Amino acid sequence: MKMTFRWYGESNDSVTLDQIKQIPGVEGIVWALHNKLPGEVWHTKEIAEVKAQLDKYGFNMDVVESVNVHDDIKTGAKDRDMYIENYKQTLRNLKPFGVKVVCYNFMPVFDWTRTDLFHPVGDGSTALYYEKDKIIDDPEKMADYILKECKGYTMPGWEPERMAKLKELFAVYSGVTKEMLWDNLRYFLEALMPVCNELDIKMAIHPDDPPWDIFGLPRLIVDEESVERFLKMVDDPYNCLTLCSGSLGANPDNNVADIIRKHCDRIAFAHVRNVKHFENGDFSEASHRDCDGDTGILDIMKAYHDCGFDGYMRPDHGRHIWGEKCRPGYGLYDRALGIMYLLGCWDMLDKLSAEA
Ligand SMILES: [Mn+2]
Repeated sequence: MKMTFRWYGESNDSVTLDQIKQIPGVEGIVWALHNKLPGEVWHTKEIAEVKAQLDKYGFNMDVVESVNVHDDIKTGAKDRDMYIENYKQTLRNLKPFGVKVVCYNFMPVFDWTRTDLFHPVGDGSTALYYEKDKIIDDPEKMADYILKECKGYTMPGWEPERMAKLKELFAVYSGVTKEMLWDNLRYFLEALMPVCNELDIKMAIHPDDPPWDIFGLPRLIVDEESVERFLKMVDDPYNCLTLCSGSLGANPDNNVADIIRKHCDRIAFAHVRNVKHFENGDFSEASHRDCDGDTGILDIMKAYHDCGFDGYMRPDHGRHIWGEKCRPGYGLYDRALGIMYLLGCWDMLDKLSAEA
């Protein structure tokens, strides 16, 4: 297992590379060109700038999160082939920098959705929270609410410029059924796989978050059955998963450790995050410690270890602790604590298996 840490880039993140360097065990930075719009080609010169920043600290840049997929690809619009060619070109441009895994998602309109970004946990810290009753069926009202509650921060996919075009976006997706979305995903991946094989770059889809349909929009990667369908649909070793325990774990029926044991060979990138469920269907993000949530972090780490997982891992969202001002879910402190917990589990599992 190779431990990584997500970083939003210089002058775009409250966390510095200098700070990340002091967290034990971090080998690589999960990065992206965050100024790029979906569909744009990432140019060599721009990638080289990030490479120079990471080189100073000896971090690899093996994992990109994310190269976002243009809506025309998701909806199967007439320009999709052009955007797929752009995507291929981005992959070709990433190759010389050692990139091995590209994370992406195929969620329509919105990325992950929460109703409260700074919900009190009860110990003075706050965390991302999903309150079912606050999900308003009218997505425009929901967007207004989210933008007001977010204290100037935005969730990915909820950028104000994008929200301004919400009506248009919903119109574009209105005729796209779940089966059409599956077909469009297959079309995209079948086009990319020859290039991925040639370049030795794995495409790693992130599950939908939360893992159920919202605002009448279909969501694809939500449980074990859909993960299996996805992997069989394009049965290629370069068609892989970013297995996010927090996203899948938001549904109490999902057993994340089981999914890992079944599909470990196709997991390129592991997001480890803990979620606490409430009986009414609400959920809160929690510390990475097993007993603070219901995701089964110990079972998950054991499953990866038993399978000999040698892919990339990162702690996922953290809480906001010690008064840190940071991007929601992406502060330094709680994610650093998360890494120490995950590495603590891993080191002990290594020791026990060496002694066995
Ligand atoms: Mn995740």
